[in-house]
Amino acid sequence: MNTQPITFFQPIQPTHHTESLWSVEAITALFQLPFADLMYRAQQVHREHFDPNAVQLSTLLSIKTGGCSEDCGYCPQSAFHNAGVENQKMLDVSAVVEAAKAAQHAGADRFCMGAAWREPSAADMASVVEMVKAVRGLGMETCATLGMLNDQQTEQLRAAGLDYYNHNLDTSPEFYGDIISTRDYQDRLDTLERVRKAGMHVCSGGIVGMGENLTQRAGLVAQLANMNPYPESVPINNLVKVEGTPLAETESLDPFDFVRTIAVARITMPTARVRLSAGRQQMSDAIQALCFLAGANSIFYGEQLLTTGNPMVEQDRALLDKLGMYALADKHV
Ligand code: SAM
Ligand code: DTB
Ligand code: SF4
Repeated sequence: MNTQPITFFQPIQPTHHTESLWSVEAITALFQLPFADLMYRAQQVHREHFDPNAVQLSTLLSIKTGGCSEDCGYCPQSAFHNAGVENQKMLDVSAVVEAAKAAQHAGADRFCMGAAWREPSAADMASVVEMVKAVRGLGMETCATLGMLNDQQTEQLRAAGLDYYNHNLDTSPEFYGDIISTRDYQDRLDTLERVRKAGMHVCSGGIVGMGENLTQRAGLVAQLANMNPYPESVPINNLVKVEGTPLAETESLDPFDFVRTIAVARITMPTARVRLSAGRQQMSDAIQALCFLAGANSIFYGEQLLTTGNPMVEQDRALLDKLGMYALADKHV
């Protein structure tokens, strides 16, 4: 079968750095710009590389839920926390294909399969490979997020035709140890390197609103932007505070600081698709619109993220209509 990434929506080439790297200080200075100046810069960069009215829609499906052996402080699926998530073994390939068809019918162009694993086993990989082939056979872009991978596993996924692998750095190296103790930052970087080496597109971003300070928020963006090439897809999640997780009582981030994070990601990673990710259900339409103005050009689409809620499809369609925006897939039907 053809294992080239599906590129009929928008060709994506990894962007290698030609200029000097971003320092944490320079990124902090971007965050500190007057809001209007930051937004203006972000819009200039955005319009140089993208149609500002187009948005890419990814639909998520949790293919294996809960009981994860990692202790990520934000995550309702960790076996270390009691967030009331019902553990579910891996879904059948047929159930995944049905969900992908429904997502495609609703207008999504990418289907992202997520699993609550530290890393997949050989048996897990055999099923995931079948899922990737089947979803790709529908003509959708495929994405998976399965935890850490070794070289053989990245090759298997690439051979199955996986277009994107999502693996988030989540926060800065300095703050990481406050959030997760069961793996370290270098483990994440190593998996991303393997994904890149195998020839798949890299999807990597993080979570803000976990109690990090401005320097640490800038530190996350610096890590992402200084990858050479930087990720083609950058999800920016606003912490979804789930009762039973250690971060449930964290003070909320000021919404304008969330918008600023999107703008800074746009400026430092001009050709990346910056995804306005978890936390949208808790956001007003006005803040979401500011995120689009700041350079976000992708969202998770569908009523469910992995275990938590996301805006209804009709609500998202109404918002895009109101803003005169369109879904990438709609342009190609
Ligand atoms: N287990 C794999 C891993 O951690 O790489 C894949 C699934 S994991 C749930 C995918 C990502 O979801 C995490 O890296 C994190 O960025 C995001 N995430 C999990 N819980 C979240 C929450 N409560 N709020 C925002 N983002 C969250
Ligand atoms: C990403 O950066 N965010 C998505 C996706 N990649 C896998 C996951 C968000 C999860 C939010 C909490 C939940 O629904 O369990
Ligand atoms: Fe497991 Fe991923 Fe949740 Fe961490 S974020 S506990 S690795 S499912």
